[in-house]
Amino acid sequence: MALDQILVIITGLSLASWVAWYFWFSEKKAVKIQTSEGGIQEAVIKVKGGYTPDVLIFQAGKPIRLNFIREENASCTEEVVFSDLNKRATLTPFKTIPVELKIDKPGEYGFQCGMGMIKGKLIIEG
Ligand SMILES: [Cu+2]
Repeated sequence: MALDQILVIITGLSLASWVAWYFWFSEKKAVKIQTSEGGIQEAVIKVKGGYTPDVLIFQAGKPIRLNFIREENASCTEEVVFSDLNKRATLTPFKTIPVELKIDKPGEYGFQCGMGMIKGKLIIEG
């Protein structure tokens, strides 16, 4: 095998492991939401070209309030859709739009913009 072929393979492998590391690492950014004294699990999600945070961890069976604050006018993020939960909301720009949920079944529930271009995820722990 020629040296340049070996170099190509090494470059490819390190690129692949960087991509794997990147996705593994970004998955670690899940935010665990604490329950307030009133028994509600409340989180603020900033909407600007994406959801921040985009992975949130809650406990099953307790009320959840997601306060979406859409800091842009781009029509992409105008709607947020929870397809697994049959719920959607229109996000008025620069206003806090609460979305109330209660999920009894542990699992992962995705949410996304109306066109499905940007996504987030709720992880419900039992
Ligand atoms: Cu969109």
